[in-house]
Amino acid sequence: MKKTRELIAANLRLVGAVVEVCDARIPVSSRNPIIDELTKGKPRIVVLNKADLADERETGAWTARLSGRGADGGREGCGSISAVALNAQSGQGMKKLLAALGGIAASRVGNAAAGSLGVMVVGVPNSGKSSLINRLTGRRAAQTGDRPGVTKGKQWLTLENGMRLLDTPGILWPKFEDPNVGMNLAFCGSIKDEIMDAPTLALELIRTLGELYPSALAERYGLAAARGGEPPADSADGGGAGSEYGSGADSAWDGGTDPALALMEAIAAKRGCILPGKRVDYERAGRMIVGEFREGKLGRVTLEKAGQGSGL
Ligand SMILES: Nc1nc2c(ncn2[C@@H]2O[C@H](COP(=O)(O)OP(=O)(O)OP(=O)(O)O)[C@@H](O)[C@H]2O)c(=O)[nH]1
Ligand SMILES: [Mg+2]
Repeated sequence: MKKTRELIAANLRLVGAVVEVCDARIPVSSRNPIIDELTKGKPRIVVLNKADLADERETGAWTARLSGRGADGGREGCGSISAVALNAQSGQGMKKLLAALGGIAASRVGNAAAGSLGVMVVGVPNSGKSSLINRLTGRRAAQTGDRPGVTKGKQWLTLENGMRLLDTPGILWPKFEDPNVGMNLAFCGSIKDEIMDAPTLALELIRTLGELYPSALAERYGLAAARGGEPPADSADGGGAGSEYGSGADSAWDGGTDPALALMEAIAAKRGCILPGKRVDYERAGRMIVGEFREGKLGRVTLEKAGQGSGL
């Protein structure tokens, strides 16, 4: 991370704009405070990427809020910011991004040609920086992957119009003041999966979804609605807590009354994540639930709502 910080600082004078690629599902948690510090004074476009996975209404509210048209605008001291919702895979939203970049190019004194603009693309790991660059250049020039830490160093790429784009490795910050931030980044794959075990992550995700999208899991896995974190009503046929699927003597779980755990066990049973001796395979179930969330199979979800007071 120190190396990436230095890379951003050293190359800042070579660019006229910064594109900060965030995850539309977590517009607060995926905005790195270090990037504010490092890129102060540069015109910035905040991209809410992976908009195809996020709640459309929330993304609309967030883009308005981040662009300063909403209730409280962007964060203080950030210079000029505009926000664009994007799907870097399909290209939806790309026209707006190009228009915003064109606007920055045109506003530079005596330098109206979009082509002369240098643009640094920064953001948390796995947010889609390299995918965005590939989409803009129209070729797979930058390496991408469904895990954090794919881009290891800087890479300059040039568009047909001459605009120069700098791809950078994902950057995190040393300490999360709010533990929810770390959790949200882990849900969305911005933190290496080795750092948190899959069952714990899945359990936290089940709790979070239970609050925000109470029917998402029940619908996906064909369970009776588990509102407000209540245990699933069909645990008898779904294999919920207290069912024939015990936690197993070697399991770290103490089982019992946790409704999120009961729901996880019901999901595990539905999907056949069961070990010999009818023990729940928490590892496999946890990986599956988190994986399906990341792929959008649990529905379009935004974990941080624009209407709530937040750390912007
Ligand atoms: N659904 C969806 N997936 C996306 C989108 N943009 C990128 N991805 C996927 O997200 C994953 C990460 O994309 P990358 O472009 O490698 O992300 P990055 O920010 O360059 O990642 P690092 O270099 O590791 O920091 C890949 O699996 C992409 O296919 C998007 O808009 N929607
Ligand atoms: Mg990358």
